[in-house]
Amino acid sequence: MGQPDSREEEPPQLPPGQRLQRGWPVTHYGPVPKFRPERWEFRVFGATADGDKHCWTHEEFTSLPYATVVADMHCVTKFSVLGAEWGGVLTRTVLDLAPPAPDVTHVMVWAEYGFSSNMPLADFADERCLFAGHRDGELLTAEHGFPVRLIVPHLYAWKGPKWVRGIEYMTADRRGFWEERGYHNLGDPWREQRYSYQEEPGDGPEL
Ligand SMILES: Nc1nc2c(c(=O)[nH]1)N[C@H]1C(S)=C(S)[C@@H](COP(=O)(O)O)O[C@H]1N2
Ligand SMILES: [Mo]
Repeated sequence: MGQPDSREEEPPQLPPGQRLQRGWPVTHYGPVPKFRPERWEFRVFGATADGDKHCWTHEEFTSLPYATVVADMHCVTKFSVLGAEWGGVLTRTVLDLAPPAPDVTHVMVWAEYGFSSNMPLADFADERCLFAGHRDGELLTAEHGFPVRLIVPHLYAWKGPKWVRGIEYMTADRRGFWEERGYHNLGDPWREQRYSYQEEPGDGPEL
């Protein structure tokens, strides 16, 4: 007789309206970019504290301090993948090494092909937020975001771009790719902030 699966007995806590997804589906808009290490750089730009851009090559970025975070992934299309261990560079590390100017309120995370996602600086700076290159000890595959994807455990998964190429510090909010196309500006799964029509005054810039 096999051991009973404890996950079956005690269903893990899911945000409202989400269902548990086994395995790990691939979900994104557009093609999977080809990684070219010699052309890749991670850029920090916009309202930096010193007014300069900061750039890391792939080699430099992957030699930044490595951390792991266990986090769930909640897709706005209602499936959740639970309990992965993500490994990479904490957003806190990036904020320390290339700090924002004092009046920065929001961050735009930029990925290949112009994909982007915006969030308040406080969400980006969350201690569990990281630029992951690994999942469960293994390098990410191309379709899951190699070499770098952002993980924001407390927001819907579209707030975490795959194939990240940099961040922009902003002194006012601006909508990213999905936030301009019908998804909620804030995207908190526990408050079920799925669509922009649910936004309340102050939740985001006018559409
Ligand atoms: N660059 C990019 N990143 C993206 C997306 C995208 O369309 N483009 N989709 C997001 C959405 S909606 C989800 S649910 C997750 C899916 O990640 P996965 O394919 O590794 O499961 O990636 C997010 N990151
Ligand atoms: Mo998603």
